[in-house]
Amino acid sequence: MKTDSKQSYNDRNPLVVIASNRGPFSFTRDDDGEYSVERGSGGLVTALGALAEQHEVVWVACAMQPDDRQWQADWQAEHPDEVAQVEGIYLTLVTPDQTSYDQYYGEISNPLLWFIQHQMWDIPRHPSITRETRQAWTEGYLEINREFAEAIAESVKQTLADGERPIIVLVQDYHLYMVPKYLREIVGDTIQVQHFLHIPWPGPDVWRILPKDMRNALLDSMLLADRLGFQTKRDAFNFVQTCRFYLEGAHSRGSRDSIHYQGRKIKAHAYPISIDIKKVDQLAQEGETQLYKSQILNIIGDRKLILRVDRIEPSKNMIRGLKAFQALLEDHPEHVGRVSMVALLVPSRMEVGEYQDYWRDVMAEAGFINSQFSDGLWEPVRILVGNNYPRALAAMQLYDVLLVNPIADGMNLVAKEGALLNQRDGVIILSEDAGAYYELGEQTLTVSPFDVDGMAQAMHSGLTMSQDERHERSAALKEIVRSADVREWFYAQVQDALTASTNQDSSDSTSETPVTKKSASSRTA
Ligand code: GDG
Repeated sequence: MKTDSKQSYNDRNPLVVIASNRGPFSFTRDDDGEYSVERGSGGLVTALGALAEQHEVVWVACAMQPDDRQWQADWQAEHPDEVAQVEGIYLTLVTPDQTSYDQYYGEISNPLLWFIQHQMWDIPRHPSITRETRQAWTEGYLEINREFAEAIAESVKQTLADGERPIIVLVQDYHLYMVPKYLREIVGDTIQVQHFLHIPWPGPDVWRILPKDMRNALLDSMLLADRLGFQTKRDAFNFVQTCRFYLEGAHSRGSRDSIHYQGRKIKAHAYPISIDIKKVDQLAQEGETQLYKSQILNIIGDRKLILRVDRIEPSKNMIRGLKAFQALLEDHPEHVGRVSMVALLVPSRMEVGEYQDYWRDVMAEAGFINSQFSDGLWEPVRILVGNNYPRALAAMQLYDVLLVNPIADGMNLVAKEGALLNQRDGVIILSEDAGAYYELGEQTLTVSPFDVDGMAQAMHSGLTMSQDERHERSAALKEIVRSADVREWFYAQVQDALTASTNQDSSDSTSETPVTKKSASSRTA
């Protein structure tokens, strides 16, 4: 694998910096000290690939495993003043010590912030903010966010040929709330900072769980960005309300999507994320995917298929989904033996106690339904566990009903992939608490994630809907998804930042001057 040093720079504008916990590449070192690189497959990585064709891109991420750390150390030892270039992208890995990383990731980001933002607490018992939590906050979360800011500033310095180009820093997600603050301390107002939240932003009430000092630190830092990006308008509105509620001196002046604070106006904008249409289409056609299609057809035979595809994650609401399926079979015996529920589940965070408990309960519920209804030939629920994206894409082509019922979800890309790929005019049952609801909701059967009975009824409606209606809905969903590729999501953000950086008096400007120009992004949720 070749990693190039800084090459001749041209005057392509702007310099775009992505900062995210997980990076686009992972490294493996062989016995001779040579590195091979593997590119991640997520939408963000793909979208970035497209972005990198047009702009110079620097990606700053955390080293995830020892070989990543070693790669960064080796590079730095040989090229102390240069940023490595991997497959056309400048890459810097932050290499915190393991204890800090565990505190930042395993004590603050995931158990605390993720749980708050997905409202997953069993409130009488959890969470408890302890001495250890505060220690993890200071020594882990703040520390690593500071390291990120330093790495961003350093990478920009090393990558930038001159000081004339706009610099846009796109900070990703809840791991990095404190980056805007630390970055401003180093570079001041010379760069555009946008922070995008992939996960939901709940209303003010939920944030009372976080102690005031932590809460205000997060909000203060986020408001040092020039713009906050959310999946939906609802998240943006909730953010504005949260700032108004908790921060002295924060006002919305009647706006639902901007906040005035300490002499600046900060925009909270919806940039609904999407999928890489071309790539998903292409993967769905590949031989491996077609083989899995046959495998799934073997499982379901001539029965109808209710499908779900999720990480094993309590916020995805699998247990209520199973209970709804059970209610369907009890209330509508005509479906017994004629429909199978297949759940494709990807292991995730299985080292966390709550996730293990949840998983045990999912399996128990599925076992109970199978023992109640199985007739020896037909097993009502099939749970297939594993990291197998081609199999997921195969199954999405075959569902009659796709169940997407999260308790809370920033967007939910399965709903979009399913809509794109399905070949049976399948119906999507969609939670009103998934971000995707704001784009797809009119053509799906909408449910409350708590309403087991409602979900059972929606399953029945989906299974018995007329062919015409199924076709109409399915065609409309395909069109909605096809109209917005993930590249546009990135471009809209870069465009808005560029507009703001070149028009200091634009609507997105951080100054308090009157609004004279309109934001460049066209799509909202
Ligand atoms: C965050 C937010 C937001 C399915 N099986 C496998 C597999 N998949 C794919 C799906 C889909 C993706 O993984 C999961 O999509 P999510 O939307 O749930 O995304 P997350 O990364 O979990 O989460 C979420 C998203 O960010 C984007 O902003 O939509 O709300 O929580 O594409 O088809 N992928 C792999 N193996 C599988 O077996 N690798």
